[in-house]
Amino acid sequence: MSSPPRAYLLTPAGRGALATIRVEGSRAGDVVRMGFQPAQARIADPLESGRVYFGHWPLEHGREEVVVCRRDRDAVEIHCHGGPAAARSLLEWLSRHGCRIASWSDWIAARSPDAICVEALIELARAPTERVAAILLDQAAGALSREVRAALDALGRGDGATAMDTIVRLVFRQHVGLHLTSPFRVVLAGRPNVGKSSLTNALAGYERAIVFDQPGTTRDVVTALVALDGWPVELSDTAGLRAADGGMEGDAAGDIEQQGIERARKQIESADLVLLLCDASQPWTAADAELLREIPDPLVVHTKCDLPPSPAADRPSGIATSAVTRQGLADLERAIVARLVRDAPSPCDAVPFLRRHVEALNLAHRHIAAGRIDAARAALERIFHPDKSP
Ligand SMILES: Nc1nc2c(ncn2[C@@H]2O[C@H](COP(=O)(O)OP(=O)(O)OP(=O)(O)O)[C@@H](O)[C@H]2O)c(=O)[nH]1
Ligand SMILES: [Mg+2]
Repeated sequence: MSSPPRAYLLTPAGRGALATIRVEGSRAGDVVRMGFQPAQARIADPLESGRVYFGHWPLEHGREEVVVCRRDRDAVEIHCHGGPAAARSLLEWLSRHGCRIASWSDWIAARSPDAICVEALIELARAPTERVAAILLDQAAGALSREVRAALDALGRGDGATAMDTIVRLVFRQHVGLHLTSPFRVVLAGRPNVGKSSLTNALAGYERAIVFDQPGTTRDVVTALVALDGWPVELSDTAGLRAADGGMEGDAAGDIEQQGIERARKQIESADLVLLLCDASQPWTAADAELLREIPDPLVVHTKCDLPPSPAADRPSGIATSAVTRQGLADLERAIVARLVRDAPSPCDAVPFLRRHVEALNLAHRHIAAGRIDAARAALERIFHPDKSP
């Protein structure tokens, strides 16, 4: 007996103009014929291959308008209204008529050569920028799989050195790869009132954070997702950093500000890059110098460069910006990208983009270094078959 047809909802959850359901299996056409009523009554076969038919599908809530198209012998696509209710009712109907309902990721998995390609296609659906999508598309087309196989082949020939080279090259690319699936995190830090929120807004292109002329305005961490040269970056605007006794008197507002400062410090610790903002229209202070010492490897940004500068011999070099005139913002964006992305992949380069890829590569590296070639091969094989127990 043939297996039951499978029905996949291929379009994402939420509202859209259309939803697409794909029915697959040797009995796909039979099931669709049971429900679909073509608008033109005299059609001999409403599922002639490659043609598109408009009609109705009687469902519990009423007749749903649909477009049906046979894609090949064992696959039919049904397009209905894009709201979740229409697709759900149609899937329920298909389930009642013998179809097995599966997800779009199952559909991808059924036609991809290995787990890496499946994962790349799933992440591709969430890609926030074209640049990210292009790199993921390369991985979906097999770039990472090819390199991992090359390392496996080298191990098969007893050539540990070549395998090691390949693995090291791949692991290095994690710095970019892991940020294809979660953004780089850039924190804007500095003393109160230096213009952190204003610069956040200027980089984001909209009024994300409150700007005010009194120090101590920002308390919580305010984030904004931006794309810099196609790289996804989460900006975190933070509370101005000052000593515990430097803020408002020991009242509730002062306590809240202190909590904000603690949050700012946590953000700084875990950031991919910290921008240390200093007000170029004000003297360079001991507090600025203290922050420069304290924050590891910050990118120094001088703010408010549209105002008359306050000369200071000991002011460190940095990027001059103005949130008002937008002077220096393009330079700042370039400098941020240069610090975050040290080696952008070329087209078709292999890039590990999930933590599990990197962990498996690191494990294989350790095994090769210790002469455990079989264990190294098993670690690499598991990249293709993550469900297999070690
Ligand atoms: N002229 C000029 N004024 C600016 C610029 N950036 C910020 N300001 C002003 O500086 C003041 C403080 O700006 P904010 O962006 O709120 O500063 P902040 O660092 O976020 O302040 P806190 O949240 O209190 O730490 C506001 O009055 C802004 O209008 C700039 O580039 N040029
Ligand atoms: Mg602020």
